[in-house]
Amino acid sequence: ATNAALPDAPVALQHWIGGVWLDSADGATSERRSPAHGVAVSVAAKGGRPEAEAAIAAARAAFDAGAWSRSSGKDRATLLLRVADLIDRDRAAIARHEVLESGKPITQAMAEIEGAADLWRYAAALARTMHGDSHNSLGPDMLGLVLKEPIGVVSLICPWNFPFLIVSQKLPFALAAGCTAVVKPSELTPGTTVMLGHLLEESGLPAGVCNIVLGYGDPVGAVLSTDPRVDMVSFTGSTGVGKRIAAAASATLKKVSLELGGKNPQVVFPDADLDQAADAIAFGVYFNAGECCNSGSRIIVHADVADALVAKVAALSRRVPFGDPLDPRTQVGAIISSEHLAKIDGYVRGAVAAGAHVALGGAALEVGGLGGQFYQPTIVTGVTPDMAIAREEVFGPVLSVLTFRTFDEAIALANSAAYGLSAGVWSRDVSTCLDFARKVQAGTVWTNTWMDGFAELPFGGFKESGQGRELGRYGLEEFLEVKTVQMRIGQTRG
Ligand code: TXE
Repeated sequence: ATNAALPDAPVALQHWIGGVWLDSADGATSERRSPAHGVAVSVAAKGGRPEAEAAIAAARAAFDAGAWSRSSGKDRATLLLRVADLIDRDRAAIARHEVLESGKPITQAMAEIEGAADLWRYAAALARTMHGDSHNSLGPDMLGLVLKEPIGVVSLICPWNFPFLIVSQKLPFALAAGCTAVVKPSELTPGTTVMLGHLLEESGLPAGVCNIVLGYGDPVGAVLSTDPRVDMVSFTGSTGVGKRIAAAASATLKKVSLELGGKNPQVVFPDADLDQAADAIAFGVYFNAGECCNSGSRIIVHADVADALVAKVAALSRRVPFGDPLDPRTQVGAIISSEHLAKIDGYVRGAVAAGAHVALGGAALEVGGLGGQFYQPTIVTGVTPDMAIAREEVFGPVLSVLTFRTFDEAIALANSAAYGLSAGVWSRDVSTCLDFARKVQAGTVWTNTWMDGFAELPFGGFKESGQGRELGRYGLEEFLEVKTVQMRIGQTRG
């Protein structure tokens, strides 16, 4: 029945450069089909070097002109709040398009858009409270000022898994700081970022302060990471591309902020509330079909309770409603692309070949003639640390289960991945939780909870999960330069 809600024709998407909506100079476009329904939902201008360079030039000119970069925090906050209200106004349409391009369930898309609006409001608050320091104990005739200034032109390169949320973890913070920006959404999910551009235009943001270039990592992302007029690159995506961006940006020593992958352990001690843990584990691995850097995909459970926990998670997994993401009952939608589906399945096949056991799911799925690609909620038991499924990011609805006997063994297993984004601990003993939180290598440690996020709390990774932080005050600081002003005072009075 929900298929009736599919669009008759794909929506046309353009670049936004210097306040003007444009096709590519060579007329190139790329089509996006709904991963759940197979129908064309958008046809986006496909940018190249000329569009990327024009957008950078516009951002540079806008920054140097100062209408935004030297405006008051009050004025910037007023505009950011207006954008938040416009997002609220259009949230149903934005969420719907997010579903059509990404395949995620409509209720999760709505929550994503509402969460994003909250980030614009939080960034508005930061714009009015940002300040530096003063030092007046340096000696009788010395005064020191530490000023915070916007870093300049920033490139914001975004992925496809939470298109509207992730651009909102970067752009409002950059704008609050007084930066100007060039945004590149993923080639798979450009639509809602373009919708955001229209809202920014409606809000009265001066031309060139935010620019949007549509296209692929090569060439658009590469130009955004190398052009000398860019001062900073903020990227969310795969660790492999993150390393390439950091290398490309090093020629001009741009600041680089990276939110990369994860292989996040959830460690369950024998005294944990197993029902609560099972509930959070099922949510943590199937949310967004597992296409989530915070996916809690690696369960490390005490051997004494492993069977009981897996039975509870399997019971919940069998009941997870998956299918048409436009159906409000659906909780697991489609996989972003057929290539990605093959990659997910390859991890499961590889684990089985290496001796693991599929306790549930483990195959692609046809959903009621929808014509899209889906993967069953899957539990793989008997996983050992050397298997690829235990070390690499699967980015699908696939749970790996490992077991431990001692606390030290649990920590060693948790820390054995090259990643260090987030980790979870389940225990009724607060000292076990705190001991774990202090010893685990992860940017976020959830204790007896999983995946809740707050605008106030910084988010980012240890090790190969990235560098820098988003959200919280740290999310603003990323986009600020520090200037020290030393003044000799009083000597002109003679
Ligand atoms: O990401 P890419 P992909 C992980 C996840 C997934 C894997 C591959 O494991 O399976 O990455 O996904 C742009 N210079 N995550 O291939 O390629 C690209 O156009 C500059 C984790 O889709 O990293 C897009 O805008 N930019 C993750 C963005 O980078 C380049 C979210 C991300 O694409 C570029 C998504 C280049 N050379 C995937 N090449 C998370 N941290 O949540 C590509 N891009």
